[in-house]
Amino acid sequence: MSFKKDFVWGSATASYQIEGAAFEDGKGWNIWDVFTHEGGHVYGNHTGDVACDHYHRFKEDIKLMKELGMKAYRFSVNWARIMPTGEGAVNEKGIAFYNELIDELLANGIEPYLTLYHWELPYDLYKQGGFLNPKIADWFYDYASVIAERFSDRVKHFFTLNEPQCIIGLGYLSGEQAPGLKTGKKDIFQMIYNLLRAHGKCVSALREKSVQPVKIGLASCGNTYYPASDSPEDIEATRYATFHMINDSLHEAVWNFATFMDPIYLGEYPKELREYFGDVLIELTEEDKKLISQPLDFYGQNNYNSAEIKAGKDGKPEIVNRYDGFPETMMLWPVTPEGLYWAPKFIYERYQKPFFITENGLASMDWVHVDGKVKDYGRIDFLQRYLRALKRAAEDGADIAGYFQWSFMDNFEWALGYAKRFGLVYVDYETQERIPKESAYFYKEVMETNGENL
Ligand code: GBH
Repeated sequence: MSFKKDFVWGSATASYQIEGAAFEDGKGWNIWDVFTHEGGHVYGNHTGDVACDHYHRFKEDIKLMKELGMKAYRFSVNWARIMPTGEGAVNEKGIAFYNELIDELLANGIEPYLTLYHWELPYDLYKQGGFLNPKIADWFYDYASVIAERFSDRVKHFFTLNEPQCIIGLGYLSGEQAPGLKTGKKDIFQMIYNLLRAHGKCVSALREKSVQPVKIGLASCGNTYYPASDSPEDIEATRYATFHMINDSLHEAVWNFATFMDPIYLGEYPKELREYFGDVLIELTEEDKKLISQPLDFYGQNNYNSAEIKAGKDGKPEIVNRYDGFPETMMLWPVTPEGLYWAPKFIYERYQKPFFITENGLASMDWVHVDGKVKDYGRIDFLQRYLRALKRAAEDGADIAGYFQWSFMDNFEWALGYAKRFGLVYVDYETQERIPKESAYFYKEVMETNGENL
């Protein structure tokens, strides 16, 4: 056995990171437009004003996707392009852009997977409190209704949120990303509650307003782990760490993914959250639970790296410190393929839903070599190792439904601007020329052989 026959192979992007055309055709401002234009937050004060100019070049980009063998494409919709103030009036030019994008994908045999929220909160909603305002759930419901009404005749797969952990952890706890705040625990727990309800309302809208049955999930991130050895003790400690807070910090509350995924897939907050943060946790009413844990069709996990765990005293999980010189990428993230075996295995065990890797990849040291090629052999090795691990998880019985490589092309890497290159396709930002890297040809072969070449 190997990957299943109808395994979904593709790559992913997000709107702000590639589209550009930040102030064209009636698009409203979002928190990233404001964050980048304020200055002082992003490497080199880079902005997404132009990015990969995908808004104007999407046909060329989709042609390249087809040539490179993509079967599926995960992209996100920029809320303020569709609804400039986030609520009320719909901007038909924004709708037209996504209509053309979707049509072009389908005409090229590429299945669209649409993410509704990949961090582009309309600025007008932010001014009304954004995620701190309980109304976010209704705003998201209305936006999701428009998405369903306009696109569900052709789009059958939807992700509600991209990485709720990052929305809060990077936007409001560390402040590294828009809107760049450092709020206290009371606000953090208000936002966790509001975001869970917003996800639920989004699912309701998609189910109620779609013109055909659609499949829904979300893309989570959060801390994942692998065991230091094959001993039952280390494995058990790793499984425990994956779904339980291993310390009582606010950081751990946000990044342990059971905080969001347990309410969504199991209908309850994990119990440590109440133990450690009972003073600020907003309890879920029966109605909330029903809304938040409406059955989903699949589970999506973004994974770049994991930490190693061994069983300490009484079997308690302990993180193993890495030795100096441990392999790492240009983000200084460790190379830990084992995570792509253990995380899917544990997550599938717990939530029992078809499992997608919705993002995986690396920033590597890519440039155009003298012969015109981008020889990113590190990326080939990385993909080979991570995909072998994922294949092993599939062979061991987890229902692995698909894999989206991050990212189709180099793009605006949030607070790091254009300094880091995650793409299979190299982008020359001066000329907007696209050059498929060597890894793109390797990945093409992976998709063509359904992973037999790994
Ligand atoms: C993804 O997020 C994004 O979805 C994508 O847009 C982005 O371009 C891509 O990754 C590459 O960065 O415990 O405080 O050290 C990345 C998510 C960022 C999640 C780092 C975990 C560590 C948090 N990851 N983070 S911390």
